[in-house]
Amino acid sequence: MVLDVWFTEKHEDKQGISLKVSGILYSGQSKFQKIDVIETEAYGRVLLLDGLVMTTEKDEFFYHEMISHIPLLAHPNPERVLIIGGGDGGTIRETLKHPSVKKIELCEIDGDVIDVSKQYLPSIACKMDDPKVETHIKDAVEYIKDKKNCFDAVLIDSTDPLGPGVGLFTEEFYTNVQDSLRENGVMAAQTESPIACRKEFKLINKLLNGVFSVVKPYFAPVPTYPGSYWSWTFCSKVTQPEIYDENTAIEVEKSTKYYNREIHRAVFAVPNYVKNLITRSQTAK
Ligand code: AG3
Repeated sequence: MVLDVWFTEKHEDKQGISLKVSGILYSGQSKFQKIDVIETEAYGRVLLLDGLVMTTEKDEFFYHEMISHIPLLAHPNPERVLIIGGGDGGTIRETLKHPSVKKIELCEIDGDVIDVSKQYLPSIACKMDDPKVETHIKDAVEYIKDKKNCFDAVLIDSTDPLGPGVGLFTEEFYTNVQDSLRENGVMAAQTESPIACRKEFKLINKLLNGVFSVVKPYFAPVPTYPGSYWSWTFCSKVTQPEIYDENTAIEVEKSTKYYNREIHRAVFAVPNYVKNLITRSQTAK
């Protein structure tokens, strides 16, 4: 008998992404969510939280390079970085490519995600024990409250606005993130798919516009996420993201698979149908 086992992440019970499974490496229930690591032929090892694809060995680079390099290169000298969520370690690995960074705080609610990632996803979690990294197993909603004027960059590497991630998509939380930034501080958040998660994308954009003065969504493919087309949003009080530090960008792009200076210049181009979503969500304010 030949086993033909497939994993499907369904999006609103209307469509899905399917991967042929060659093995199940880990399956457990943490205090917060179900955690699985499956082996697939197409994308290598895949981390699932509550049955949703968080990252895969083969396409993680799109996501982790976008959430890190765009905001960090827009800042003239990022030294202190807070990563919210990000328990798989991919954002830490990319952030450490910036020589100015002195300290990274990781605030992840679920310590099991970190342990599982270290054990099963070594190419992604490889830098989690770097001496520049300080890990806090805490809810970022609480953690951020008394952090005022202390970070150069905050990177919100969260799950979808569901379950343990829901508090990371509120006006109150974004206001606290803004207050935690230094004057020319920058923030980037994963902001869902503008095709498969239109409602969420619109709502997040509206919330961010209510808090930050600079709000710029940017886009890249992530083949294993809903819609296979994803967004992040850059926010700040004053700093503009299109202007990047040329010398650091040259260094960084030596080791990236997606990011380069041409991508940086192109990434803020907003497709017409997305402009429409954003304009409507802003006027709905
Ligand atoms: N953050 C998860 C993005 C959301 C994916 N959503 C989905 N598959 N429904 C990624 C964490 C990687 N560090």
